[in-house]
Amino acid sequence: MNTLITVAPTGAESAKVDVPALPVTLDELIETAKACEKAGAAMIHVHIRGADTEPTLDLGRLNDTVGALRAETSLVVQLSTGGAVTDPYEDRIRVLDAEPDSCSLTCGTVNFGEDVFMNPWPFMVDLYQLTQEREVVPEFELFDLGHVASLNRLLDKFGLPYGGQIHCDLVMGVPGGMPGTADALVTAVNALPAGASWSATGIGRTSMPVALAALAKGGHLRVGMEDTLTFAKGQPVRDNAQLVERAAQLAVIAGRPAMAPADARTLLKTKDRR
Ligand code: KMH
Ligand code: ZN
Repeated sequence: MNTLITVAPTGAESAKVDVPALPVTLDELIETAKACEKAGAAMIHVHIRGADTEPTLDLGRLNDTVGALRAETSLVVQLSTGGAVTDPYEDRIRVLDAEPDSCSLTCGTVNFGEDVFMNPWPFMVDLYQLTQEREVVPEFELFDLGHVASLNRLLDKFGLPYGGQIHCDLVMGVPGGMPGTADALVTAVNALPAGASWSATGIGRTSMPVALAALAKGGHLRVGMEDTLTFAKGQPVRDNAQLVERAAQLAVIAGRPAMAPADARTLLKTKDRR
């Protein structure tokens, strides 16, 4: 199977003042999305910012963002329900009102640098059941091996996601989560539910080892400035497209070139909302 490349262009952690290339306005996001689609991305994982450039889960802005991405690109639109570590659960749940194709769903609480990214079981369950009701395909974000166990428990108790495809993303190398190593990746992948598709992303300097291990193990890739701000030692990332271009080159070398957005929709079994 060809490689699904997801771009995570913004995140909630970096400040525009520190990282001028970070897309924070809707215009910047759309420009980034178009460039990344051209470079080989098929899905976009979206965090948005307010007029003050700070992270927000404002529903009006989320609606505008989903609409603009659908109008200007063919990318599968995945909204983050993780938001920022300070976002309340009710705001994170309300993200589904913007009717994305997909949304992230993190399968457990994790230390997150100096902070804690809270995802207690009852929140996971509420969010999961809402994805089923609203026909949104969840991407299960797995920061730790325990999250894989929680995913299996979630599926045992509440059944398959909308569409029937279990799709996961291993988020590796977060200070507090599983390390971004080939060994950790293989262990996590071997614990995934049967038939699951998965991508992997390595934070910071773990980005390359994780990408190479993911390709070697038959997985997909997530890249972007949410996760990585340094292209190579001492070299800041130029923009998101630069990271997607490199991922697409690696995918070609691995013999599984980047898949088109239409193929990503088939793989993930998203509902056609366009
Ligand atoms: N910003 C992190 C606290 C997600 O998008 O679902 C959570 C995160 C995961 O980025
Ligand atoms: Zn995110």
